[in-house]
Amino acid sequence: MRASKTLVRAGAAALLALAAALAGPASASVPPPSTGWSLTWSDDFTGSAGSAPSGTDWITDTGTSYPGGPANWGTGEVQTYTASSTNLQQDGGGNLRITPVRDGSGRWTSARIETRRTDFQAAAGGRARIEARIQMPNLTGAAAAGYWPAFWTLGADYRGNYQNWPGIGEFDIMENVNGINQVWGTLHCGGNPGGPCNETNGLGAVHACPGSACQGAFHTYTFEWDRSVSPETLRWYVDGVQYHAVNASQMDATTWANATHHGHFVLLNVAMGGAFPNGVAGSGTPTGSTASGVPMLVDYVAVWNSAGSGGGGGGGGGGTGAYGTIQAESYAAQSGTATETTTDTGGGQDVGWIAGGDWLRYNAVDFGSTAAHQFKARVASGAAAGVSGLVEVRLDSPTATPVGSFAVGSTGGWQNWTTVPANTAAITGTHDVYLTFASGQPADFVNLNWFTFTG
Ligand SMILES: [Ca+2]
Repeated sequence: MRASKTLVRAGAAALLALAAALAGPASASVPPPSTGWSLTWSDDFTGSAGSAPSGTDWITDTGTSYPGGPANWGTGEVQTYTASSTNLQQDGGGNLRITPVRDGSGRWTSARIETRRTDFQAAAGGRARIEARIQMPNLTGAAAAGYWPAFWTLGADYRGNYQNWPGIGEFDIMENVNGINQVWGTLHCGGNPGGPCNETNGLGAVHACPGSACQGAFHTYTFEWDRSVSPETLRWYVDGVQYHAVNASQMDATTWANATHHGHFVLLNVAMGGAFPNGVAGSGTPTGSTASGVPMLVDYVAVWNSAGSGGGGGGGGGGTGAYGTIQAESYAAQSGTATETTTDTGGGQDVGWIAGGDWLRYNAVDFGSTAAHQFKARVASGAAAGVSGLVEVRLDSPTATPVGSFAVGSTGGWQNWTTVPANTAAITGTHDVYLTFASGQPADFVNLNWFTFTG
């Protein structure tokens, strides 16, 4: 029987509406934390159309390698990463777009960004969840050959070293090649080649996207890092469906700890060509049939933590002693700053990107009954000549009168550390300590590694 054109159209419209309902909205907000969880960091990509992602949150990688790192980003991928809005921009509708483009000479450009923060982690006994809502480049078949979108993490120590992969750990939360309707989730660890993670393959699994193809709709890709169970376990989900897990009993304790017992940073990119798409295709990619200019859309990226501080929220437990070393990055709350790996004695993290108006809060710092009269802070500054500011200590409110402060300008570099003392009013008892920052110029003027109080 022959259906009328009208009925066919009505049926198609209903199917499209159903597909849209299954795919969900084109842009969603970061979901609220589950019970017992709190948001550690997120980016909803709500910037104006054509704008770059936030430079406070993200580093934009450019070129074909890290400085001194392996060529072609270590994977054989062929594109050059740029910071151009052609390759990297927010769309004004709540999404980030990463778009590979081929020029008239056949050369590919694309984009890759990574979080400045390198401290996303599950604390001992705690859990972390790293999630993004993504629509993969909407291509299949020959037109998709060589497309390699990815949402993933690397261990903090990779940044600045670039030779210690895969021992520092890599969590591939979403990878896809050649427009196939599958998500790949993988742990990389240990030595290369071989080792407990069977490098260079890693310990991975694949799963088709539920309901609609990975390329045709947004899906939620979630990695759960669980140190509250024994053995500690990593889990991978698409749209809430778990499809992969790796646990600590699958390898020796040292390899596991080296890959998972520290902070990671998050990356988003679309590569073109390289070992993974070539291996799946069984031949070189991209090809002359590959389509140019089809973006990966990222609606949001979020990191949550549960039970155990993790992330940058480490100071929240209370009972911090005023006379011990208080790590700057252990703040319970902050405004305007970001953490980074420090090369100061002792390593770890510092808090940077501090400008006037920014602040850090440390909950329930215990000064005891004998008064503190001095404050010492470990600071570094690569500020330009003429740029300086004040590091101030306030108690229990970011707008209380400062109980002490000191001025700081350039120390000769953002990792050129010096310890600066300042007198304070007599402080006893337990207080939420705020470090507040003031400056006559808008530029960042100081990095902070740690601080302490003395009598
Ligand atoms: Ca968004």
